[in-house]
Amino acid sequence: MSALDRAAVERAAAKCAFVGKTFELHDELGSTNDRARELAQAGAAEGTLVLAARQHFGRGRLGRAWSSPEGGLYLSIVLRPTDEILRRAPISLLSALAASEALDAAGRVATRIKWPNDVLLDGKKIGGVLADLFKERDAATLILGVGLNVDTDAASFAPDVAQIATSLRAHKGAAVSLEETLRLFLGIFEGHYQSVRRGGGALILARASDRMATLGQRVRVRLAERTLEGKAAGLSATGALVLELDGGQREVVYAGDVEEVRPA
Ligand code: BT5
Repeated sequence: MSALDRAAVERAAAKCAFVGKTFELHDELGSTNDRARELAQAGAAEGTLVLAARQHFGRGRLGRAWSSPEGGLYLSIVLRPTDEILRRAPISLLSALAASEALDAAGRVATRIKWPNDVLLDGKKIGGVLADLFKERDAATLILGVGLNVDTDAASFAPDVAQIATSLRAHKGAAVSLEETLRLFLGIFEGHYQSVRRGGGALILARASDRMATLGQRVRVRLAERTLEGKAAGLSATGALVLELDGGQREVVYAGDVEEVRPA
């Protein structure tokens, strides 16, 4: 299995304007998001990148764990978005889109996005995004964490994850380059982020919507205090999920866990 070295990360970020210009590469870390947060608090520039070959306490959303064996890409990027950017497109959806596009190009596959932050292949999870937002002295810092199962041996996932996860390597039955996948992700992500900055959020949302696995399907959405069921009708102008409930009324969901409801 080919691990990344510093020269590979430099090559992968060479064409980027600000993402990955400064980076840390660790053999192992607790969580790249936690390390990136420390760097951000110490004043790290926007685009600072933290990578680890393995994580011991990789984090998902809502306190869940991210299985992080060797062969995956585990990275975090320090972002300092303006309120304007945060309003225009949810960065987790934009990042899931970039992750989906990068995996497709790296592995010649056709991944789908599961709103708001999952990337799926063959109905299994191949990538996830964790956006930690902090407000400090009126300025926002967003630590964007991305986990992609690239060259991961399926046998090395945590046991509870093995059934629901896949990797490019597992799907193709062949090794896949981490450097190439990283290069694709950083370039595509930076392009989408810049385009939202310039006001092109609608195009990004349209592209995300084209790849959404659940649009038009009946879904159940678990929110913090209640569960909704209805048809996933589309995305709002800011990337929220629009649900059509059984009574015909529409409900806009900003964050939650979506599962497809199959007809009995
Ligand atoms: C996510 O959470 O999908 C966000 C994952 C973000 C991970 C990156 S890695 C770099 C950075 N540093 C961190 O510490 N985290 C970020 P969520 O939607 O809550 O999904 C978590 C669920 O996905 C778990 O409960 C498992 O069911 C499943 N899962 C865990 N590890 C997985 C893996 N490697 N591949 C696929 N599914 C996994």
